Amino acid sequence: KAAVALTVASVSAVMLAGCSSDSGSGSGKIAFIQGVSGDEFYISMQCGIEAAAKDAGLTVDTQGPAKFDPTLQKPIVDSVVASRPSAILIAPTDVAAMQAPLAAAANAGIKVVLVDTTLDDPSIAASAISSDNVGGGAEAFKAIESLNPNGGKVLIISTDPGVSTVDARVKGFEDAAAENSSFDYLGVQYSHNDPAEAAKLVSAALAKDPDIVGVFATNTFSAEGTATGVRQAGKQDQVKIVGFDAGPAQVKQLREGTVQALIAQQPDTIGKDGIEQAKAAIDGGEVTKDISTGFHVITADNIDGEGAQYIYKS
Ligand code: T6T
Repeated sequence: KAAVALTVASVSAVMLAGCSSDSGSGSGKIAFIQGVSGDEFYISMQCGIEAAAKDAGLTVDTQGPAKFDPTLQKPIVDSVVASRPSAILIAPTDVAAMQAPLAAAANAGIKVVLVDTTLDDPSIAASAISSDNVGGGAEAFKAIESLNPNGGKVLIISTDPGVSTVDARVKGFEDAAAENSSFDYLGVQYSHNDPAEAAKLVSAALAKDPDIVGVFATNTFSAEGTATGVRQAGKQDQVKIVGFDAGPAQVKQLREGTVQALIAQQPDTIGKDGIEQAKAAIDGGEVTKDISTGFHVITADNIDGEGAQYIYKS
């Protein structure tokens, strides 16, 4: 386990190259545990965290599991708890499976701040910060709706059930779709955060329903794979894709015209807010239990203008 944690930590250190600021050097020790390492969303969040920590005189150590998987994230939490940081900022990989490990951290006197994803019972945390994921899912439906004014069959490709963020995006999309009877909602399929699996699911869905007009992909990896699947089926003129997130590969697919819209989050703001809340909790100050951050819709029309600032760092 130690070897795994070391490898992941060094991957994380390399990723710092994309940030404009290095880690702080103060005495307060903070741990940031990503949902998965190498994901541009968490890399951008790490940049926000590093910059805010530096200003606050805090030191940050970042680690992340190699996959978005609670069986890989739990041992990282356990070893971080043993190292006794003042606070842990974490994106839990499952609402249920990460509950007990994080309750143990809180019971050990470590301030827990949830960044991005949450838990079944977030009351163990000092604060929980996330995008308006339900709102973002509804916005994704609106985009598909305006790209397909006559309606038609739509599908969702998500990662795994039990991930609070993507589940909320699915709900936002489903509720909005239920209000427009010209759309035929085919349901949600789970790609386990694997682009190749997402591409396979989309190919199979298009073989079964060749008249699908839109796909909502709930995060970076589902969106990348969805675009590949649609392109391989030669259906990029027919199927409109709206993806959550704005990693560089997603932006490339938007520029190429395979993807029509991206719902960009503000991971750096989530990270900055996370440090502010952790500092307040450590100092015994006032914390805000729930913070909701915004999103921005990026399209080919604004990618070279105001949309550009929302592209994630890599
Ligand atoms: O969409 C983000 C994040 O909000 C979600 O919880 C997991 O996937 C991402 O990290 C993107 O890959």
